[in-house]
Amino acid sequence: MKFQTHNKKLKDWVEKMARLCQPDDIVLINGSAAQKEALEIEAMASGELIQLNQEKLPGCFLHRTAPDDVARTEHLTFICTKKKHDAGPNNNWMSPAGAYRKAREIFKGAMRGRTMYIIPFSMGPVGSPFAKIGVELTDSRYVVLNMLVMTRAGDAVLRQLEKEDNFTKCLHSKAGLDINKRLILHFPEDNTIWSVGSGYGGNVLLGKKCLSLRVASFIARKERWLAEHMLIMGIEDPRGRLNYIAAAFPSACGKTNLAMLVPPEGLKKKGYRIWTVGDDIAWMRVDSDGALWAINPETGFFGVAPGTNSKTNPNMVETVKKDTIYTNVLLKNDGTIWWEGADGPVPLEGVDWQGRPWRQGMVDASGKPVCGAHANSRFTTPITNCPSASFRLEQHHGVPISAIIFGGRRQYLAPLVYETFNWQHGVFSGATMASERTAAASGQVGEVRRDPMAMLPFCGYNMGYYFRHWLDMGKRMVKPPKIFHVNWFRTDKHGKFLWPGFTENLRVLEWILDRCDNKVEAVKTPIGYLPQPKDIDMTGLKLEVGAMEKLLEVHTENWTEELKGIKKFFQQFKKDLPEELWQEYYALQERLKNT
Ligand code: GTP
Ligand code: SPV
Ligand code: MN
Repeated sequence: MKFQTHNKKLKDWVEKMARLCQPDDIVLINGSAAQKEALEIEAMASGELIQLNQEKLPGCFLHRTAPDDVARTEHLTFICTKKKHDAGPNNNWMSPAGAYRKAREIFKGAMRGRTMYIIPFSMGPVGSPFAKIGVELTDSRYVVLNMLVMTRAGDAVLRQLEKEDNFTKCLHSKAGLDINKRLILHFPEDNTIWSVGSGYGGNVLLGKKCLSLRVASFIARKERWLAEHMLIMGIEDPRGRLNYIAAAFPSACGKTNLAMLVPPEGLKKKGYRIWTVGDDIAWMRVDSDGALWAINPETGFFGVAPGTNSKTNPNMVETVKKDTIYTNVLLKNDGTIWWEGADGPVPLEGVDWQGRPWRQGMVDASGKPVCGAHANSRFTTPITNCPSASFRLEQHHGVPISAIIFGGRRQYLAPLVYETFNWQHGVFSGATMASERTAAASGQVGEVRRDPMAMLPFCGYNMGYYFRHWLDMGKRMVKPPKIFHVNWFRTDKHGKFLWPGFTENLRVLEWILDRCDNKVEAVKTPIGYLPQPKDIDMTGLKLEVGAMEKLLEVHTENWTEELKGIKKFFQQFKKDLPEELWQEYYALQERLKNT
């Protein structure tokens, strides 16, 4: 096919990349239902997709990745700025020239025998002041079909591109799916992303982490807005008042679950309603009213499957019943799917995520249970399927944010919730976030690592500058959102979660919103304001005796110990770490001494 566009920059770039990758054919993705269906049929023929039971799961498919290609590979992910310093100590760095050279060798002829798809996509409603356009070239039908769920893709975007010239150039090839020839490269100064050798979501759906966080965070600093790894949700109280919050938790730490929670039985106030705006990414700007407004640039969820069931996340269970692409889950004999922690009984047998026969209770050579689904197996599903989807998804100005919440998995340290003293202290609490590692990226699960604002793997530039940018943003707002910190993952001495989490988290959000409205007193501690136990509505929920007290404890010794880790982390940024954060550090140290 000849590719037609009046945008010369686009045309020249596509031709150049095609000369490099040498596809047999080039196909433009127009966003039509007919084209999507044709691609699904081809993907089934090629083995990229397995059609699931269409009576029980209409429009649903299963995909399996290579066994060594199941999560983001952070050690193969690079920020390629001219100066190494601009990538900062938080990123892997390669020089742009070196990175292009290295990747070009892998891309050379990589699409031979394949079709190159051109996907014009918009992050954010087409034409909105928030929106950014990208064009992804890929040789993977799986990528095309996922991008059609996750982004606004097709003709409308191409038409927009006739009006504006600027777009992120995204090149992806599966090449040989060889982990030794895998590179995820970002060239923020060229507005370019090159990804090769992978077929896993976060590495290849280039509109997601690569554009909407790494490249967008770089652009956002210049244009004075924020690109964040945050969910956005609306909480409508029983009197009909609707407040929006944005929350940053590291990968696989509960954003998706919180974003669509169903209010628990028994709260004193009945009739809360949750409106899901987004589950992973928030783009936020100061609008003309001096408040912070946010959009979710995506149109779908790429969510963690294991643990999703009608108790933990009933809205998601409803969402993934149709039009969903499942990746690396167990295939049952009836053509439906299953994962560890799904509804219903554990199946007797099936085909595991690697395509091998699987039986209930199976163990490996060392006696460890063999999982049917991979721990980072996921589903790709449209946000409009979600029963709690916000009615404001298409609004060009997004939603106003009342509170920002940071959180992570901390077994011992952080209490259930605390409020920071002010914006600067809030930025400190975000900058010093830490969490135990999960399966969302390759590495040692359970190890504690610092993950500021849940952006460690996603900030496309030096995090020292990033903290400065956050501090500056606060000064530009008339009434900045209050900043809170939560931890759903504190455990007792037997390792059992003290807090039931999920639906019950609304009880904590209630306190947060009451604090925003100045409706409730709090206890001042060295780390921030904590709730009095009586101020968290516990009607209808019984915790073990003393559990709430344990959840709200602030251990001076543990926090003093924590300061050491924070200091080490901060020191890496040398002169780039804003002085204000050292001030917060010493102020916290003083407060801890004086208790
Ligand atoms: P990414 O998509 O990787 O960015 O993850 P996420 O932050 O959206 O995490 P998600 O909501 O998918 O949750 C990940 C895991 O945390 C799942 O296994 C959940 O069951 C578990 N989880 C979520 N919320 C809670 C909670 O409140 N308490 C506990 N104990 N576990 C939770
Ligand atoms: C995450 O790891 O934070 C995800 C999944 O949301 S991925 O798209 O793979 O990054
Ligand atoms: Mn994420």
